[in-house]
Amino acid sequence: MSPQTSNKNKPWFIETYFPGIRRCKKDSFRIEKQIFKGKSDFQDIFIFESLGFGKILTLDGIIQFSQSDEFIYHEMIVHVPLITHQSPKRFLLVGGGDGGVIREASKHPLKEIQMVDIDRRVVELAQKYLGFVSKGAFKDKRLDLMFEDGRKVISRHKDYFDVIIVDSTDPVGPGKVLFEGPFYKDVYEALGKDGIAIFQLGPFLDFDLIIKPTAKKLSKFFKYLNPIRLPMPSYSCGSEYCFLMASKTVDPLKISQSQIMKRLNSRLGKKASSFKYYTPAVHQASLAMPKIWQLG
Ligand code: AG3
Repeated sequence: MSPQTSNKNKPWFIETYFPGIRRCKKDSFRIEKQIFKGKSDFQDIFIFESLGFGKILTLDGIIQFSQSDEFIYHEMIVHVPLITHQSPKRFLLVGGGDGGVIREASKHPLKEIQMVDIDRRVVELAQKYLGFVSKGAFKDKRLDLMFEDGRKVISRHKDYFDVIIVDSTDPVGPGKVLFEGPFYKDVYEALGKDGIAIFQLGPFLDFDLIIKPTAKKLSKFFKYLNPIRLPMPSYSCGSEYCFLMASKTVDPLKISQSQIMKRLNSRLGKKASSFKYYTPAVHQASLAMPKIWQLG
């Protein structure tokens, strides 16, 4: 992982442009070793050992995570909504074939963990080459893993899930439909009365282009919408990265740090000591928005 290693002749991985956006900047990583390169029925999959960031997974040329920062992404997308909910029991993950979300969610006393990913190949390859992400979570007895279009699973459920996490790729290619109004309506209807959903979204650099319009679409259904801030050094952010949390009845800003701590202790006990990033203070801080990123 040392960035100091001599690397003069090593090739570069250059992240594909996010179509229409950020044409001004390219992020590149030295490829220390190619681990897997191929195509599934849905997308190009590339796994490599990088210099400085450890192993990296890319789908259709877009970085999904690196070994050095995946824990930030996965802890934040899971624990913020699950701790915000009063008593989450039924849980659904859309996407997230690498297993990082399942790894974190399985630390909670959930009754049902459903997961749907369109691409079986990502799940297989991640378990084979990136075992540090799922850490055996695919063996959890509560897990019901489906390989199909996430929209279908969502539309089969009404008033059912407590928390839904949408761990998609960027709003291009097969994941584009997961950023559209009809999908958001189905997510709202699949959630129970106090349901909470969280969507991976994009860098705050794209606030006007992605974050604000998405919040507008979601605000037709959900009472509370909160962007969540986190750093993702391996993404071509140029600034902090944003998840959007959508809640039916609970105002996430009204939960105190001591309440967060109480929930962590009573629900997760010792399992919370595995966290590397998430704490009650980080939870609260991730909800605090600079003036320019407030949804208004
Ligand atoms: N899914 C979000 C990937 C989007 C990153 N975008 C980018 N690099 N332009 C990550 C999956 C983690 N389980």
